Amino acid sequence: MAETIIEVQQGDITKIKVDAVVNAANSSLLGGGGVDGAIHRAGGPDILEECRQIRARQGGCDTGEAVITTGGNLPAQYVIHTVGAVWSGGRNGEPELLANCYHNSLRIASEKQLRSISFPNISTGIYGYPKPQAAQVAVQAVKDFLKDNDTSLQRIVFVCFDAENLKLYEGILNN
Ligand code: AR6
Repeated sequence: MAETIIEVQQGDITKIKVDAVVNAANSSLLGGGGVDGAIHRAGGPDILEECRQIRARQGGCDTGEAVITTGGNLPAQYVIHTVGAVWSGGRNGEPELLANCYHNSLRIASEKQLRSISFPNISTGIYGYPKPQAAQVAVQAVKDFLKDNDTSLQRIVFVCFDAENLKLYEGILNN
């Protein structure tokens, strides 16, 4: 299989044209602030409707797990909603749970035979995960997935909203 390219860019994930954008959701799947709010606002009500159907079937989404819906009005065809780890000191399984977010999102995208996906910096906003540690976990989780799995994905984009995250990801990826 062709090599998968890992990219980083600064911007608003709701504007990015990829097969799937990942949403940093919460376990209710009913929306919230931050990137979750931006995705639901830009993508429109079809996304929430599908989230409600998923809730009716499986009762929400656990930390580290992921589910997929339409992208509604977004340039992306799908949204993969994953629930990040709430930071509480770092010794409560946060790194493993955050890595699961990336792993499970990539697994779902691969099962759907998607070619491109973009990730926000999951957990580094309202959930309070320190940005340097979150960036390390994110890049390592993506690399581990690519090492261990065949995937349809050709492009994986880290979309950083702020300059601090951009710098962190560039530093890690260029090493
Ligand atoms: N595009 C890309 N990244 C963004 C955007 C955007 N439009 N808006 C914010 N970010 P957060 P969390 C960045 O708080 O920490 C919600 O209420 C932001 O700068 O969105 O995982 C959910 O419903 C930060 O780097 O998500 C949950 O309750 C990153 O996205 C809770 O927040 C993640 O920040 C999840 O908290």
